[in-house]
Amino acid sequence: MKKNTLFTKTLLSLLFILIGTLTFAQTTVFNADYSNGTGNNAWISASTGSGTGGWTNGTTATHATGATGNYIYTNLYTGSNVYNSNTISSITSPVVNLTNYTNLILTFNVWFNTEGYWDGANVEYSTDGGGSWGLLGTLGTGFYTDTEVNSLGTDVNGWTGNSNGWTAKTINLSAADINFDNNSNVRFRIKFVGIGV
Ligand SMILES: [Ca+2]
Repeated sequence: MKKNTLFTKTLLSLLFILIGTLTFAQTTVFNADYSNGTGNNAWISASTGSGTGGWTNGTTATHATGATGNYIYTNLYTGSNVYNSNTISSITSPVVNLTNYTNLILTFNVWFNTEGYWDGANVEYSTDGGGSWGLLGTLGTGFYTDTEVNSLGTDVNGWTGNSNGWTAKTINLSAADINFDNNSNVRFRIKFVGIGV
């Protein structure tokens, strides 16, 4: 039987930035740099399943190239690149107030290294403060790498396999035909699910 340690597995995220247009000027509405645990960085870590799937806020030597600043990474990562199997791990943003903002762009960096097809992650959104959630983005727009990550569900898009470094992701929220503009109650959630071995 294979063990987790046979795989190189890491999942990280970094620099969650929302840029909006207020009247004519472009401005940064929300910036999570994970430099501390307060304000925009007060993301809620949670897990369910057989493992303790929380997240660590900081940096690692392995991931120092290609981006700067702190990031959030799976709490089992110690240089041996292991994450929990049979565990759903998530980090959920604070409420983002987009009142008076339109033309919204979300950008962040992600580094993933998971058991291809079986384990992976995606980003969900809520426009009602966390009451209900939907999948943000699709493979078709270049946001994700696969049309299905088995652990996330049938035909659920996500990131799986190896990104081989930090990769920048950008999505036009206002073009996504979702009620983000002028919404005072937006949240985002990064969900990572590992299954099997
Ligand atoms: Ca697995």
